[in-house]
Amino acid sequence: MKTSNLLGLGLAILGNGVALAAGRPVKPARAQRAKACVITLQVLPGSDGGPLGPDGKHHDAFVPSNLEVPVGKIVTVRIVNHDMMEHSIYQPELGLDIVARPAAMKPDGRMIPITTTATFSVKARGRYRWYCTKPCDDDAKGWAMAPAARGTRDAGRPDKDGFMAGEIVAF
Ligand SMILES: [Cu+2]
Repeated sequence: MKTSNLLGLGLAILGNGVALAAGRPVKPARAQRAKACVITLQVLPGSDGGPLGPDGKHHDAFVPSNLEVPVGKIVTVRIVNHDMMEHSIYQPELGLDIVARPAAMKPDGRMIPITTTATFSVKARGRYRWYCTKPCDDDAKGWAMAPAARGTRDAGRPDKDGFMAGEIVAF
């Protein structure tokens, strides 16, 4: 399990602190209490359930690949990896480099998905693009990992949203 950096904890854990004014208890004005925010993603290998690409082949993919997270909340992301290889969610602006451990194989040859859990929080609204840094999608010659062309938004980085790239949308 890898836990990414906790970022910008704009989260005041106020507990039961109650200020006293003129002898009467005064509640904190904005006691923001974190509500559990859990997002579950599956990693599917192209050879077994991965989505179909525009090239007519199945590819390794995070499903879904877009995450919506509330600003300032602690988000727990659970990545259930059904692939025998590791994959990652890399987003340097948010300090994220979550490596999803590979699935395991039972002695009888059956695959056991392995779940990696990480927590993070996002300080500012916005759309943060992520991609996988682990060479993958081998069955399709690495299509999902191919770097985007120069002069494009994601130049030099994988940009196959819905496969090995996507967006973290903080609202
Ligand atoms: Cu990958």
